[in-house]
Parts: sequence; structure tokens; C-alpha cells
Amino acid sequence: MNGSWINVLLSCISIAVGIASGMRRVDSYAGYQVWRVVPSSNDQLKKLVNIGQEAELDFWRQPSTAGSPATFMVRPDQRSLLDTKLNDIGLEDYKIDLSDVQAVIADQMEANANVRKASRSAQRTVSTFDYSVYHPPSEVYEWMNMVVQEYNETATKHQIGVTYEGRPIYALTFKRASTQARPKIFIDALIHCREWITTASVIFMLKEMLTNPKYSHMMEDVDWYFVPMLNVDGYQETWTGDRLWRKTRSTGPSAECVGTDGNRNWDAFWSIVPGSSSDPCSSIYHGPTPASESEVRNLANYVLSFGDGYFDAYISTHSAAQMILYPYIYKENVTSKDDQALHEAAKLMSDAVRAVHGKEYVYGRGSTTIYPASATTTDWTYEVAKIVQSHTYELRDTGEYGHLLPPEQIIPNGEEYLEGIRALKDYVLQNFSG
Ligand code: 0X9
Ligand code: ZN
Repeated sequence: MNGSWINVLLSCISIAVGIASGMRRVDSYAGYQVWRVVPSSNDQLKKLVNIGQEAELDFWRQPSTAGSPATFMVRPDQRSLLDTKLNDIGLEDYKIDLSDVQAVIADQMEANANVRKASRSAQRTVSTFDYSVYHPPSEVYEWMNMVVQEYNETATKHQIGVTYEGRPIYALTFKRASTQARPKIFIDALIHCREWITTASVIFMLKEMLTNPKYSHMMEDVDWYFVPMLNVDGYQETWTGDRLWRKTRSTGPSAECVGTDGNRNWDAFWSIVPGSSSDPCSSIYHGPTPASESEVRNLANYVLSFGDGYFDAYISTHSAAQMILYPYIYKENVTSKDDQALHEAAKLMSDAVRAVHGKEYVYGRGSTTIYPASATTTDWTYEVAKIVQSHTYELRDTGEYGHLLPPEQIIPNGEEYLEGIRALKDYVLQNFSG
């Protein structure tokens, strides 16, 4: 083989490596790592963001303020270049949070599968369902059916539309017959499908609200609207293909890169950079047009079908940063007129969470608490749907496992979430004028 042939061969290999990595579908995370850096100045922060964009880094915890950690996944072929780049900007002290992502995935899949197999044989009702493991889409659908069958006096299931690949998206609502006007709270989960803890937490919380007398006041005081599993296509993908898939599964302008970041696709401050990306291969790709994604469009239409300001609060559930973030999120230094009330409610939630297992949840305006993100659910529910108490609620953890939170943490995390939402409900109820 002569030299030019070797070059052609080498470039073919690198193209192949490129396609099989980054924001492309990944079958195995062998050799992938999660790194953690703590930028100490705004200058370092900006440089880190630039490196992230150039290298199409998949941030698990976005670069935020100077002094707070950022974490991101590193492909095996990126390690040495990234090491050099981080050195160049004075971030040579990075830590490795996960040294072998695939090993963590494999362990958890196995542990989860074993427990699930054992609990499947038990009779399945809302109270005996196993909340301490993760459940695939088919079982979450099944769980929703159990809820509406067992609680048919208050619970209804409504199909709000279908996903890109045609899977139904459901809303579960819980309403008491009452002549009095009651506050209404809307909660969604799993717009980012790898954030398994979000759906697991919503279903655990609902079980407590339905079956635990200590929390029956939650059902009595407020009407609830839940979309527990939004990005079903992506969720299916995380169970059978790429465990760390984040986006939708729509095919857009790029044959090579699938999916849009649902949390950059809402029709409010759409496509503003640096809070999103126009690169279809980016993990924060905003999509070809606002609300291009079936999941986002259907949810938006459903929320708007009730009219402006119908809901008293809207929580969009994510992981993993332990944060409660409120508008505005799209751009730094823009304060909403409800800043004080949002801050007050976020503080109450954070305090309630801390009281359960001592976990610290940082709260604040999204853009400045973590890096700006444009066209997010929360800015849309605030700005367009006119829901004042709009928050992005980032569950555990802060990096140890990131989006691979072990099943043993589902219940403790769920207990915190339940208390956080309970505090929000109390706040909304106290301030409700009908
Ligand atoms: O980037 C996101 O969409 C959210 N984080 S996640 O790790 N779950 O993907 C945060 C969105 C809200 N916030 C700000 N960027 N401020
Ligand atoms: Zn998320």
C-alpha cells in the first residue's frame, strides 16, 4: 500500500469513528468517561463553553458560574485532545467522575432487570407496583392504565397526541368534583429521555399522593395535570439502543444526526445562541423550526387548550443537577416581573427538599444559575402560556452518577421530590385567589 492509500484509509477510519460517536447514536459506551472541571473565572467559563461547542461535547452538567462544576462525557478518541485543550485554558485539574460509562450502564441494567423480573410476578396494582426500579415504556403505559382503573373517580387519562414515531403521549389528570375554584398544577417529565429518574419520580410521587394518607391533602387541595413520559420514542431508544440518548428521534435536515433537543424547541425565544445550537449534530440542537417536534407541539397545544394563565404552576422535570430554575432562562441578565414570587416559591421547594435527606438544591433564575438555554419549556410556560410559577426542576444527583442514577436512589430522590412539590402546592394554595 502506498502513502496516499494509507491516508485515505486513515481518513475513512476517522470518519467512521466520528459517525459512531458524539451526538450520533452510540451502541456501546466502552471507553467513554465523564469528566468534571471547575472553571474559576468567567474567562475560563467562556473558553470551556467554546471547547464544548467545537468538540460537540455532551454536557451532563452545563458550565454555569465560576466556581461551580461542569461535567461532560468524553469519547475515547477525544481524550488526549481534550486533555491538551483543558490544559491550555488552565483547567488541567479535571476529575474523572465516571471512568467507564459502559460498565456503569451494564451494572445498572443488570441490577434493574433482576429486580424487575422478580417483581413482575407479583400482582400489579398501583400500591404493589415496584417503584424502586426503572420501568420501560410498555410498563409505564401499563401503570397509567392501572391508575385510571383504580382511581376512576378522580383520575382520567387523555391522549394529547403521538410522538414522531407514532407512540401515544398521555396526560393523567386528577380532579375532585368541587364547586369551588381550585388551583391547578401541571407537571411533565422525560422530555430528555435519558433522564430516567424523572418518570420514576413522577410515578412514585403520584403513588404516594394516591395511597399515603399523609399526602392525601395534595389530591384534595389542587387539580393535577401530569405528562409522566413525554419523549417516548427516545425513551424506547434508551432501553434498547443508546442508553444516553437525550433528544427526540425525528429525522431532520441531517441524515447523519437524528433528533432535536426538546428543551430548545419551544416557541419562545427560539434559536437564540449560545443557549441552543443550529447544528443538527449538537446535543442542544433547536430543531428546524419552533415546536417542530411532535412531542413539544402536542404538549404546547394541550397546555394552551385550557387558555392563558389557566395553570397556577408548571414544573418541567429534569435531571441531574439538583436545581430549581425559573425564568428567564434564554439569556443572561433578563429578570422577569415575577422574579420575587418565583424566588420565594423556589426557596420553599429547596428548603422542603433539604429537610428530607439533607440534599442541597440550588435555586435561582435559570440563565444565571446555570448557563443560558433558549426555547426551554419553562420560558415558554411562563412567557406564552402565562403560567407565573414556571420552574425547571433538576433532580439528583450532582455528578457522581449523573444521568445514570442507580435504582436504589429512586425512592429517596422521590421522597424529596414529593416534599418539594408539596411545598409548591402549599405556596400556590396560600396565594390562590380563585
Ligand atoms: O439543558 C437543559 O435543557 C437542562 N439541563 S439538563 O441537564 N436536564 O439537560 C436545563 C435547562 C434549564 N436551564 C438553564 N440552562 N438555565
Ligand atoms: Zn434534561
